[in-house]
Amino acid sequence: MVQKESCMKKTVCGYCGVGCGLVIESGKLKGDKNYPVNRGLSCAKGTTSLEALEKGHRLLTPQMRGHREEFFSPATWDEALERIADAIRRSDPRRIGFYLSGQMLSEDYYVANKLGKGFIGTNNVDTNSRTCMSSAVVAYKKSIGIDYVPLRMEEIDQCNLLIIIGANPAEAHVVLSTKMKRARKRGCKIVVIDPRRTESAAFADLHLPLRVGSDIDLLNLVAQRLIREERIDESFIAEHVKGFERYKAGILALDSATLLAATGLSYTQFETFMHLFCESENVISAWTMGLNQSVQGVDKNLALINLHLLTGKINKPGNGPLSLTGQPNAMGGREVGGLATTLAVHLDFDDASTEKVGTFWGSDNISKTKGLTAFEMFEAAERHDLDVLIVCHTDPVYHLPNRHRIEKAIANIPLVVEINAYENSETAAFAHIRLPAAPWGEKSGTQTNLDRSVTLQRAIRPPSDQARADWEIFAALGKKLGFDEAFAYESVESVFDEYKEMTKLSEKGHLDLYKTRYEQLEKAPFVWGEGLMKGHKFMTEDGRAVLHFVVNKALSERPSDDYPFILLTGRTRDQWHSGTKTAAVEKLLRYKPLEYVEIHPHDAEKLGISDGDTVEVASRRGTISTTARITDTVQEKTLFLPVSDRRLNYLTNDLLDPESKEPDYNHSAATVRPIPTKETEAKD
Ligand SMILES: Nc1nc2c(c(=O)[nH]1)N[C@H]1C(S)=C(S)[C@@H](COP(=O)(O)OP(=O)(O)OC[C@H]3O[C@@H](n4cnc5c(=O)[nH]c(N)nc54)[C@H](O)[C@@H]3O)O[C@H]1N2
Ligand SMILES: Nc1nc2c(c(=O)[nH]1)N[C@H]1C(S)=C(S)[C@@H](COP(=O)(O)OP(=O)(O)OC[C@H]3O[C@@H](n4cnc5c(=O)[nH]c(N)nc54)[C@H](O)[C@@H]3O)O[C@H]1N2
Ligand code: SF4
Ligand SMILES: [Mo]
Repeated sequence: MVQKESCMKKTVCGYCGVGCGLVIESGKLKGDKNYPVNRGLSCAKGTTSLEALEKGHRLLTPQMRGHREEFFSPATWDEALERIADAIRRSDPRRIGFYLSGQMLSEDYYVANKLGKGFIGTNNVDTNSRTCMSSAVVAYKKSIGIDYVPLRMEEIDQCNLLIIIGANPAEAHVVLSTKMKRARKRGCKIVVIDPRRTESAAFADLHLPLRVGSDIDLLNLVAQRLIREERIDESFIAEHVKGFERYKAGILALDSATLLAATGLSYTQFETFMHLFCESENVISAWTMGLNQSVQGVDKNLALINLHLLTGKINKPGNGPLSLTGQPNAMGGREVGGLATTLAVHLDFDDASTEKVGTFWGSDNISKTKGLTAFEMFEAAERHDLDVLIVCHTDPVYHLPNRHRIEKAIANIPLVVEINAYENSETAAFAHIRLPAAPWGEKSGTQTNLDRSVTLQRAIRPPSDQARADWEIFAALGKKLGFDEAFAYESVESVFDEYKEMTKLSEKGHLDLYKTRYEQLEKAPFVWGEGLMKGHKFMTEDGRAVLHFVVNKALSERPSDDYPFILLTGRTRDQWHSGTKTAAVEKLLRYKPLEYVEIHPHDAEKLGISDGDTVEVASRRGTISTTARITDTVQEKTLFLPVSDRRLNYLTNDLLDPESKEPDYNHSAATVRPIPTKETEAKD
């Protein structure tokens, strides 16, 4: 029997990657003054988490139906788990998929990954982090040898220049953006590189409104100047970096005027940036979806990391490439092994690793073949090659690109299981079985926030009705499948203890989570791998980082006469993705509406669109109607849709980065047109 959790007055926020400590005072949540990450700071999402728990439409009992056309009926846990186990037993491991989430806690992830890869024998265990951080993961591995953020958030206090590129922390990492503003007051210069004039651009010293998708051109132009003007760190390169000669030859062969023209920036804008870069002793660059979500996402990351390697601005305080992980536990998920391209604890599928992991788990059923990644699982479903899909803590029908295609594919899967704490996801319509999860506030466990800080969420109240923690659900399924011993956990902490023990297997000894325990995490986060690259020892085989020469291949969907706009998508401050939690909280609906499209005034004028008009936004794949917001924060011929509009992926294209398999969400060709009202029709 699983031990009941004790409930706490202190916990950690479950929304974004910052990982703020929260306390309950007089029934209200507040930022925890004693917690080192946020020292009392918080944002509206975090402090309304209890309200979301109360007001969100909770899924409270297991539910089943025979076919998608039927209504769901309540089922017992036993009936539901038996039906899933039966389908798994009758299928082939290669035809079974798990789709997990960077919002699951590490304990949840660990048990799910162990069941999928360790016991069922399928490596088709992937996560929505594929749509989010996978480009950064691949780039870090290629350049510094390991999926490792080589600096801490607090180092922004030590840097002289903070480059925010393809990220909007003012809305997506709110507390971190407050820290950035404080750093600026102390003298740090901030440059925001974003085609939109975002709320982060509003507090920057310089905003570079580059043309969508031209980041590599801009970064290569910076590199070229650094090399030409001998502003690179030659001794650092000689000792710690390889690939320089090839890289240099490539960069110097590029035509600077062409690069600048591609960015759409003026000479003065570029020179101002260049001047700031050259004048700054310590430089941190922070990025997120504007670079990652791209058909060349890995290359964009590399182009940025290259600048740190060229100048030696890495592995010393106040310097380095700081990937701003979005979801609270996207990092933890990768550590556990939640990507289909890794096995567990940063180990791959080579003979030695599968052997080690197999021995640890007591299983001889681990496959050595990489699994299907997120989108590939749906491609398999298109070919009728998937029998069972278990979706946990994420909503693929909402979030994967080219939604009409995803809907068709998922409809081919004979058994779709959705594990969700809330009942109003978009995937629910395609599920046969729905299992109720205990969400944030009703369960405990750890997450690794964006700078390797392992934090502990604590239950504030017991699980509602029949809801169970995600790890308990996967463990119960494991037992149903006959793996009683492997899944006989007594408590969430016993899962953590096993996982901790497993981190000792991590090849490079870097994943040292075994050094911490819950009791310690209650007071402060534990930071794994601290000092790992001290003395500039990178985690590649020979200890040297690698420069990769990349060029902008302009592979994104091209605008055309019919679809002359480029559609950008992104976050708004008070909403969390599909909004199963945040859209239920009154206060969070005030800041920005859930559905709108931003259009530049010149385009709006040409098209006869006024602010507040209902318009149609269309792409080659779909059409939605929404409300026009006329603003010059977007460039001409670009549109912006917030991710809180659940229908947005009917429009997006499904090009993927070939290495990271991350979608090119930000660059779909689209159009916008006024919807004729009855009156205008009558006049015509
Ligand atoms: N409030 C809130 N916060 C969140 C989330 C949420 O749903 N709501 N989600 C979390 C998650 S999972 C994530 S991944 C993070 C995402 O965090 P961010 O990436 O900071 O959030 P986005 O709004 O997607 O911002 C991406 C920015 O990239 C810009 N961009 C688009 N194309 C390009 C380009 O070609 N070049 C450059 N340089 N910029 C470009 C866009 O204009 C946009 O401002 O946010 C996390 N935080
Ligand atoms: N066009 C476009 N599409 C995008 C993006 C974009 O920028 N543009 N961003 C991409 C990125 S970066 C991300 S991270 C994804 C996010 O996409 P999703 O992961 O699909 O978004 P969420 O709405 O956060 O989904 C989380 C789900 O988990 C459920 N849930 C909440 N708590 C629990 C719990 O404790 N247990 C369980 N089992 N379920 C729970 C919620 O009700 C919700 O249905 O979207 C991707 N898609
Ligand atoms: S900044 Fe992120 S972690 Fe902190 S309270 Fe807001 S959503 Fe939560
Ligand atoms: Mo994300």
